[in-house]
Amino acid sequence: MFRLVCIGCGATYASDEIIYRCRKCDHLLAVQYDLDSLEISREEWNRRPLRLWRYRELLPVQGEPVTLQEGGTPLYHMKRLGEELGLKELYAKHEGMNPSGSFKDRGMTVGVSMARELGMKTVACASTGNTSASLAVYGAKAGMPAVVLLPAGKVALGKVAQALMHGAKVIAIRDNFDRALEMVHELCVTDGIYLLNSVNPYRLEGQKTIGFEAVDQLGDVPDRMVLPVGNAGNISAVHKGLGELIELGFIDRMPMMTGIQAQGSRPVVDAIEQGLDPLIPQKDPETVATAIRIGAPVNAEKALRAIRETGGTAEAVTDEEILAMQRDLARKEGIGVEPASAASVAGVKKLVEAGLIDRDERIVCVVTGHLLKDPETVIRQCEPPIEIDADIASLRSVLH
Ligand code: AN7
Repeated sequence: MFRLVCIGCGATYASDEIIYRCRKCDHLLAVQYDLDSLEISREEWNRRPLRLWRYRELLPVQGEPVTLQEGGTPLYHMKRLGEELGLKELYAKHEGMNPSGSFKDRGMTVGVSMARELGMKTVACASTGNTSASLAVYGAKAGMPAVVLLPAGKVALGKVAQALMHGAKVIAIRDNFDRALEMVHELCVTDGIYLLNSVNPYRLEGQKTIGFEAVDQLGDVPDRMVLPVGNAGNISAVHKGLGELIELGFIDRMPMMTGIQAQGSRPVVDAIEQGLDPLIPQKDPETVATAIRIGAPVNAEKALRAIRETGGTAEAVTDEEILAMQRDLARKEGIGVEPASAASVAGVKKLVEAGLIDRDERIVCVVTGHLLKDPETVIRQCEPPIEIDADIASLRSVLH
């Protein structure tokens, strides 16, 4: 049993309405469950495999989901990097290990399942890349046509490759992500296409399971959860989900929700630093972390609330800091992530060095997408392979 509730005025809508914003006040909608009426037991959850659908009672899908077995991603204890920073308990939840290589799959297994249950025929999104890759994958699995709008020339190669190969209709617009989102939203509302950006309340239900899994894997609530922030959907989703676990009495406290942005794309950080609400959108965001090159995050209201209510914070890191951490994760921990994902750990480093994170904290960084998503940014940072003649003497000569 669930319904949609406006996060602004509290107006309610039936769960089968195709609606993304409140008709009265234009705020976003959130899924609200009647938690008292749900039969959920933690023991039962723990008997199921660690995957997203372990938590199905707290997800909106009624029938068989469209699934490729998402979730159950590894939680790595980063001993080396942690030691360097003086942190005993620094973890990375590697969301790049999902079917399409990013956390978006959690949103899409739920979102595309709901599209089917609601009788929608076509799905669409705007994307900085990963959402489009994931929608193409789940559209393929569901046998549903997918339309994706990308900012032309600003999407990492691996993500475009996925969207194309999995058969989405891929359209590149000559403007940025924020404009692409406005356009696809309008198209969906007028043409009866199902919108699967994070304005869709069902998509974020899937993403909240990152927090559930982190708690289950640690066996406790982390003191802090650190996420890269673009459209601010993921940090809002994790906060919402953990709030439900508190209401159910499964956990007794909330981690400090901490959002990291790129220096060239930092509207949420500015809002936190300056005490703004609503935030001021940034016109021309720019960063090497193209996944989070977003100036007008649609979920900002929820994200600001999550950060403020939990005593968390927001921080910005430069492109250099992001790329340095991408290399550190790869070389010191064996964790391969794309630049946006490295931002979360780079943010922790910066906050620790500024004395804003206590070294005793147990910290979970969500690393959101796989290294291979953006091979061009990898190649640019690395020396090319050493090419030699095919004889042992040449081989020795380059090794010694
Ligand atoms: C790797 O694909 O917005 O703050 O269109 O791909 O929930 O937006 C991607 C976002 C972090 C930010 N890390 O999450 C898209 C898109 C990676 C991402 C984010 C994204 P939100």
